[in-house]
Amino acid sequence: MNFVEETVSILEELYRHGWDERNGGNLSYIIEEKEVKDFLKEEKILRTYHYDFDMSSIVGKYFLITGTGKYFKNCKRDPETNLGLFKILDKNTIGLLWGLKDGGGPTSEAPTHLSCHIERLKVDPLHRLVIHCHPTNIICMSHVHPLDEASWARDLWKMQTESIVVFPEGIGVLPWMLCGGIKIGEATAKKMKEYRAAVWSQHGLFSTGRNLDEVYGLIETIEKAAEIYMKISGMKIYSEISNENLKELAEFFKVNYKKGVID
Ligand code: 2HA
Ligand code: ZN
Repeated sequence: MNFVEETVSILEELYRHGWDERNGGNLSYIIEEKEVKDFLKEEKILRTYHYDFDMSSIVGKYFLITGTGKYFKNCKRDPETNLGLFKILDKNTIGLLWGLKDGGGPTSEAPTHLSCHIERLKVDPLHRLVIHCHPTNIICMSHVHPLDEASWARDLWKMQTESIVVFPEGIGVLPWMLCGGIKIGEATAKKMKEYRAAVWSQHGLFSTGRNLDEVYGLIETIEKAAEIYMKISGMKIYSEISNENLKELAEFFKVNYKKGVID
């Protein structure tokens, strides 16, 4: 499978879960130069887009990005209309090399995606992927749970054994903000210095990582913990994962968990 085929199969999974209704959600994926060379006969810039923030640290990189207004549901059937392959041409410009063949542009969240890539690459040179989606139970939880990050980490870790192993750093949490702009982009990118995933309250999740399986797995695990939280909150609890149990897990799986949450 090439990178487009791999990507559309994950977009389809996200859609099937009900996490990307209508045009909800977007993805951006760093593609290696060799993969681009195998995919394109020649490198020709079809259109350019300008952003008012500094992309100098990613100039020359290639990104597969979902299109604005496009539905994840349709990506497998028609990738060339719904996705675009871009190159970062200079610190404020990206150029389309392939796709979006109906004349469409990149997702409205592209500034947030690219800002997140810039921050994650500083923390992890192997970072490649950002997925934004609308997982139902994360959105539910942002309505009924206090927004402080320590209690999100603690409550999600305590819902199931896997949580602290999969996201030991916890999770970033932003209050409701206007989406599609630079401000939410800056706030999300700031969270990415510390976390691979950040909740957008009453909206969804931004998640990042090294490859499609890792990021999809991170979304699934966080959403599963939120689902359990929503199913049991308000009920009488007879048995739970204690702080000591969480520490045992962290020690056994050798994960460096966020301090100040359970100590
Ligand atoms: O692309 O999900 O946040 C639609 C959205 C915007
Ligand atoms: Zn969204």
